[in-house]
Amino acid sequence: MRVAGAVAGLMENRDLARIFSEIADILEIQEGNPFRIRSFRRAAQIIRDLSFNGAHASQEEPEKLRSISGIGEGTISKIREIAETGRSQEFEDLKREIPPSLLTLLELQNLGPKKIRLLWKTLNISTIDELEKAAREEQVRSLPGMGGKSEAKILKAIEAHRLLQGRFRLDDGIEVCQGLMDYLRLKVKVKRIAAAGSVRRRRETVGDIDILVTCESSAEVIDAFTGYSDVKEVLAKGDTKASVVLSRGLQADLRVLEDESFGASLQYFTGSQAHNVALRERAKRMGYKISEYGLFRLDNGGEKDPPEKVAGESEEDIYRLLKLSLIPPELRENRGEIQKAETGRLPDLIKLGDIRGDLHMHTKATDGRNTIQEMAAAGIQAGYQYIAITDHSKALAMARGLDEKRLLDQIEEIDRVASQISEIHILKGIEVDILSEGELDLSDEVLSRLDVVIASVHSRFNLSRKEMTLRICRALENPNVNILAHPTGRLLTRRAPYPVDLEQVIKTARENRVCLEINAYPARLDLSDVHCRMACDQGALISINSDSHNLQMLRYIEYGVFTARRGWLEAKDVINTFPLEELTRVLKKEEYGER
Ligand code: DGT
Ligand code: CA
Ligand code: CA
Ligand code: ZN
Repeated sequence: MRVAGAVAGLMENRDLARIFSEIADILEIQEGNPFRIRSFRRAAQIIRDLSFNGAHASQEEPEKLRSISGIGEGTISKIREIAETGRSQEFEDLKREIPPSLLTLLELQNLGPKKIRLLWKTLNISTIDELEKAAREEQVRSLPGMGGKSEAKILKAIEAHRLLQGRFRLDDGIEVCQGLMDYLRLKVKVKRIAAAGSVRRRRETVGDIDILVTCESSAEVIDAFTGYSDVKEVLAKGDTKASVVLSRGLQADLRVLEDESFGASLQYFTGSQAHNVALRERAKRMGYKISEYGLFRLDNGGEKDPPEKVAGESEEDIYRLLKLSLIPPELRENRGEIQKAETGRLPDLIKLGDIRGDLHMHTKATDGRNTIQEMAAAGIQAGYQYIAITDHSKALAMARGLDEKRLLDQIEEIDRVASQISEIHILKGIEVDILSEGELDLSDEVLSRLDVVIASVHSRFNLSRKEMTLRICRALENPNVNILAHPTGRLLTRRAPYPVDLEQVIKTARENRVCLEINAYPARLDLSDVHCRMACDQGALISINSDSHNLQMLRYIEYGVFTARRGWLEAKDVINTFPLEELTRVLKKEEYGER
């Protein structure tokens, strides 16, 4: 499911959402009305995750938006204004009231609107460079509530920010890339078209988009590409190649190819570079030369003979001639895949269709947007055999987390809903906070009544590696815990993982028959590919969960599957591919796969 707005010249949801969240940011820096700020933030979140184009709906089918809780008439008319005029007057006015670079400061960890306002009003700081200078010159410590420690933290945050910059979330990369390819298919006669690079490998973040195409007229396709509505700048435009900058700075490269070398180019430009280097070595050892134009045999006689091209049209041929089984793009990172492909022992990677249910989602009882019934209906729609309702616990006051009493009420409510629905099984669960010493936020007595207990760290990220490891391991030793959610707490392009000894965590999880989550939300993808392979190698089981806060978000499970595939996982490693009976035995800790 995707949202191709740009093909129709419409604003994409992520750009629409960005306007809403930046309005909230500016209002917050200006100490505006907290109620309005919250409502803009909520709208931004909902719009970003819509499964249809919000701009289009605001004009043609506003009822579709009206039916979503958290979206009011004010929001709908603002979306319509943006859809019709390409901008929001309120946003334009607000942007004139502050230096625009202040919004970039918000991307720094631990620096909220209040502090930014203070820095701006007292030290006239509005850019990251100015902030860095002030922190180095020890000017920041003179401000109320700040000290030498705050300066050190700011410098660390700036360093982290520079590392994370310039990369984009995979879902943005895939959606922009597919929007662009759909547009090219509509606009010109293309023969073959494909995404290559990190988008095809489903890497968790992408640096730029790479598209390959064969067609009748390369001039026509290059013109169409550089004329795309979302293009902000044309960086290069040649006969067979062009590069553009799209909105928000994401770059795209287009290469026009001949049919006879399409497969070779697809192989070459899919990468990764490390995989290609290893493949080239292998080719050389076998008497071949490999390039973006094809696979050439070098041993066909004397030096004067031109090398003979033996493959190029299809990627399969290239791997086959190199005596390898076709390596799925997700594995092409030179992490041992070539050796496995040599002997036909590549893993039988998990597929989206293997997923039988989703074990982590929220409802209106806390910070979700939909009811239990609605989530169940969405689960049926997704073809699931089961879902688990796992709202937050009371420590998360912001999310109106459940205390024991409200959780008991919810258990009854789930029984009531379940008695009316036969198509899907609803498991009773909780996402319980891990408190600072590793205690859980709800009593064992109540936790023991649930089918599935997910434990999460949502606070005190600044512990030492040792303290954090102890804290998490202690929680995993609680016999009620089934799944450790988002084990490193990272937010892609925004927040680094907290320091933690994952090997110790994985070991403790396995010993206690606890599963580790791949949180599929595209900003998390936590565990990462490398870590889930590590967990699986050490004998731990994985659960791929959407952590949905509304029914539109269930579709993100796919991103968890991408990460799992990059982590070499098979269906048997992932508990929510199991039939309900088997899953139940794992949740009761009677079994732990075959491990
Ligand atoms: P990204 O864009 O940073 O997320 O990562 P990629 O993998 O998409 O990298 P990109 O766009 O620079 O290049 C696409 C692919 O082209 C890359 O994965 C491998 C191939 N490639 C590019 N430059 C070289 C090179 O100098 N040597 C080799 N062997 N391959 C290259
Ligand atoms: Ca790329
Ligand atoms: Ca590129
Ligand atoms: Zn959650």
